[in-house]
Amino acid sequence: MRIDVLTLFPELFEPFLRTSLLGAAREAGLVALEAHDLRRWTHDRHRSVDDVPYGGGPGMVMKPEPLVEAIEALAGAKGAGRSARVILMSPQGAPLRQEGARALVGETHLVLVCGRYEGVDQRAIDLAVDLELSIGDYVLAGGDVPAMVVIEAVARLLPGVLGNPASVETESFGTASLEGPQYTRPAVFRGHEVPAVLRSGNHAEIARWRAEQAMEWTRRRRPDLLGGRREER
Ligand code: J9Q
Repeated sequence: MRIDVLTLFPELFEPFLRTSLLGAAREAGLVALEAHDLRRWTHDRHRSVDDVPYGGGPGMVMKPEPLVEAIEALAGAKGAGRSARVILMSPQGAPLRQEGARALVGETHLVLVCGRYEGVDQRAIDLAVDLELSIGDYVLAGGDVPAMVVIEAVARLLPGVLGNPASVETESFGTASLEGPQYTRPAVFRGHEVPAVLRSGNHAEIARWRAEQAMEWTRRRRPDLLGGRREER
């Protein structure tokens, strides 16, 4: 799989793409990841990527020309022949969920577009973007951190990226429920003991206890995952 990122801050991605899981996946040749500076596709002296909004109002809007040129250079023109999926990170996008990450891992080429400012000229979206994704309902300065979230969620599902395939989706949300509490040594820490059942060696009992804890934590903390509504915060 190849993932290209289009951003005003490629330097933000460099340590992220070099470190840990993603660094190893790249070195193993399991994924090609590259961040591209959107200003490379500007033509004016000031390398402008934004302009004032038509109709007035606060903030700036991303100009269509550099954006569409850059996307076409990385992905080709939108339409029948294009095999890349072009994804704009946007608060207006569809919420990213585990099933969405699972769908994306079936693609061969993703281009992740990171907007900044108040938004992106709608014509650029219509002409060059396939899909808009949001990572949640909060205000951010731009789509860079959301793009990193998508990269991590997708890349760890690629065959061979995780050492231990059993953990790929036994983690929370692989099963649409949260995991319960986890413990490691020491058995007693500042007077607090690890639950005896986990030290009992009875694997059937341990599995039953964990399933019970997972259900109870999900019910209390995220009833929405069980089809109910989120508890008041
Ligand atoms: C680009 N807030 O927020 C949540 N998911 C994506 C975003 C976002 C934002 C601002 C700009 C993306």
